[in-house]
Amino acid sequence: MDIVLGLQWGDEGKGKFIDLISENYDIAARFNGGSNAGHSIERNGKRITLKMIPSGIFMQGVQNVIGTGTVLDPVSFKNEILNLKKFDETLEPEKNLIISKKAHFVLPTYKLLDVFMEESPAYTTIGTTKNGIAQAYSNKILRQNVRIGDMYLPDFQERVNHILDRDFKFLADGGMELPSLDSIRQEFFEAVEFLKQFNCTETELHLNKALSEGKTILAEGSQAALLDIDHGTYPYVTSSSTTASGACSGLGISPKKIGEIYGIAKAYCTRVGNGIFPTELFDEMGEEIRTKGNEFGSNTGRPRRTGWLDLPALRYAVMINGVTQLVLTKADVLSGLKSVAVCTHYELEDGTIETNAGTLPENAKPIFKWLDGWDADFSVIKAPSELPKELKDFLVFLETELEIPIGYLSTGPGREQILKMK
Ligand code: 2SA
Ligand code: MG
Repeated sequence: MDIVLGLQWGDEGKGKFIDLISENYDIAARFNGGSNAGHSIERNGKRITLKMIPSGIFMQGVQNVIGTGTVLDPVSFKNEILNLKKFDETLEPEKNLIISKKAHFVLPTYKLLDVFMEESPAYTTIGTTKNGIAQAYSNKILRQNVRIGDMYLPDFQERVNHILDRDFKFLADGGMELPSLDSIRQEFFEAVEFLKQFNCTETELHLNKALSEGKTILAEGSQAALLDIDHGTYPYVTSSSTTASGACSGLGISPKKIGEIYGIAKAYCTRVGNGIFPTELFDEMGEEIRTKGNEFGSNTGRPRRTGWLDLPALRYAVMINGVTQLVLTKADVLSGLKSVAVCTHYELEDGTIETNAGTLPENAKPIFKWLDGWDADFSVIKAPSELPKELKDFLVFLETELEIPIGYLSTGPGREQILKMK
């Protein structure tokens, strides 16, 4: 099993890379998160953002799996499948997509609770995607949730209605203006009926049998290392395990089966939502990167916070994931700058130097190294040898600092704009 992971705070360009390599695998599997993912993919010059559906869905020969570690919103899933069929009428996702019976449902009230908690002074505002992700995982951990396989059981409706009624009362007592409970109830159960046309099964057995038959699996991470519930910049994180170990727990596959671990990172940093961001830019450079890089959330459209590449954070992400090769994206966005900064280490208040950091101390002072900028028309670059010298120097610097090879370099948003570097 090979794994593709985000190494920063999401939006690194995972979708494009997975779309590129997934055709080489028998199975593409999502192991964490839910509709808070937004993996943008280009097909025949048109772009689509996949939220819940694995990026291998476009490949007829690839089977797609929504694994046990995910949380699935059936209303969002139904809309996504209908949009997918409109986007490409040849697709028959019910034929090459299976879903874990042990994945958890996102109930409609979880999204309302997400909004409520984000807006209520009683809770820390995280800056979530308002997809009810944390509420689904917290109900899972409380053992109070319903799972995909429960939809076949006679007491499913009763159990769902009990949760909806419970949450509605909590929200009403909290003074939230609520939609009609009957309408969201009806929409939910209609979407569950739609979901039943898919093969919902014990994906753990399916995946391990596939491995025993020599089939290949690409595990598709969503969000990223610094958003990991355990190892990210808590509390400003998502609610799932976004790291390589999360692929094993999320799919039910042993760590012994892991092969390549592709870490995706941008040549700069972005983050959506609140939380520490030591290299954040608040000036016109930050604005220039946001505009040139089209840094707006594919989920929520929110402008993303931008900053220089942060090596202490990236070293940490490479370490906890055991990344075997880096996929660097968006170096083209920095083209034309006279020089480019990289944070090589932090200087802490007591004067110590931090070179590998997951907690990203609040008052860490980023220390930057400035490298010569590059200027190229990336649309005509077809081989690593054609890259400008300054960018080649930049890549060598990163490989030396991170002690891992850069396996691929994305040179633009287009599906073909990616160079195999080794
Ligand atoms: P949530 O909604 O509870 O998961 O939000 C918790 C925090 O996690 C952040 N978050 C994200 N940040 C960037 N990108 C996200 N999704 C990517 C997208 C896709 C991807 O393009 O939409 O990279 O997989 C994402 N999802 C959650 C969120 O801003 C909160 O800070
Ligand atoms: Mg994205």
